[in-house]
Amino acid sequence: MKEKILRILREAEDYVSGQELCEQLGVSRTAVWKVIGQLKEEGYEIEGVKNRGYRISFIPDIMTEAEIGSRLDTKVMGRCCVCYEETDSTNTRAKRLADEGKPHGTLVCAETQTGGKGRRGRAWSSPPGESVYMSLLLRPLISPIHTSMLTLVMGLAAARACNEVLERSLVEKVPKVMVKWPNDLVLEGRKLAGILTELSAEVDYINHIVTGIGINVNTKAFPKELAATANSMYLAAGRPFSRAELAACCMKHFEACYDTFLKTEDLGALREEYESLLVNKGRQVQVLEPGHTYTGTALGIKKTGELLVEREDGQVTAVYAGEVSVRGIYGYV
Ligand code: BT5
Repeated sequence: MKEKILRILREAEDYVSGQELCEQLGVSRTAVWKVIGQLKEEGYEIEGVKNRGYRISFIPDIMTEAEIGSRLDTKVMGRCCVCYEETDSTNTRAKRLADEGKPHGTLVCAETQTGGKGRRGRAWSSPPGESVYMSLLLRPLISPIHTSMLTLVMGLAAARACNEVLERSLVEKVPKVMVKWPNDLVLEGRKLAGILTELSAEVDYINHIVTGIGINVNTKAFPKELAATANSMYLAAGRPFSRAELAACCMKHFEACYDTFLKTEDLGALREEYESLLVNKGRQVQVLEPGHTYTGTALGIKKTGELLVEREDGQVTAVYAGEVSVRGIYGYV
């Protein structure tokens, strides 16, 4: 009910009478009044005026089930949502929740992570209250070998969402958010987001997949070791953004991209858009495979998700999106 009240008040242009809220929600006035009280405690400013009703005048930037839920317009993705003030890693949490039986599409968010993870044991900087740290639990009936494509599906969906939110803000001169194969989003040549997809499977059967993303939203300053390579939406646009709005927008685009992916279990129908946002396309890249490094020009992706790299001798290699990193010859991009 909380999320419904939030949605009604946020979308209303004027005061909404208590009577109207009761009728729309089918609950008593006392019940509405109680929820309004809870919302105020969470930091919302809601004016209550006799004979006119309620009007919301301030929405705090918080990642709660109600705030995210009030902005969701999906059928499945994020419909079950679990939010934590603090957790070790939303990916680890999502895996635990999977074992407890949480459904396909469950979204797990946190205000901060004490053990945010990147790939291969690397850490993800996750200070409280400024960014999005979220993981999506999926239980797809696809072959385990197709899992790594979901990182690219999430990358495309999140890039769409960041660009939509940036465009909506009407800030001029912010360049587009791009994807850096296989698991980064890039803004102004620096890392805006990272994706970590983890699989629990038998040889031919997926128990579940968790795809987690960290997006730097309202970060004003990064730790010294990241300052040169990381970026945030705030630093690029000079204004803060609602993290819940961005998370809900990611869910909308993920649901659409995921449905498209499932039809063929490949990226055939998403490839063109993915390549239009691919920051490495046409550039010299260095492919860092465990124990082996080479350079070439990134041409695009295969519909099965591999990056096509043309080596200096003209030979084209399909790089599998497993444990590989790709860098520009002269730096991160
Ligand atoms: C990634 O790994 O980029 C995947 C990051 C996934 C994080 C999300 S947050 C929600 C969910 N829960 C988790 O525990 N994880 C996921 P990788 O490609 O290995 O990049 C890691 C590297 O990025 C680090 O070694 C740093 O150099 C850099 N880095 C760390 N934190 C960063 C940040 N906030 N912004 C930009 N770069 C960062």
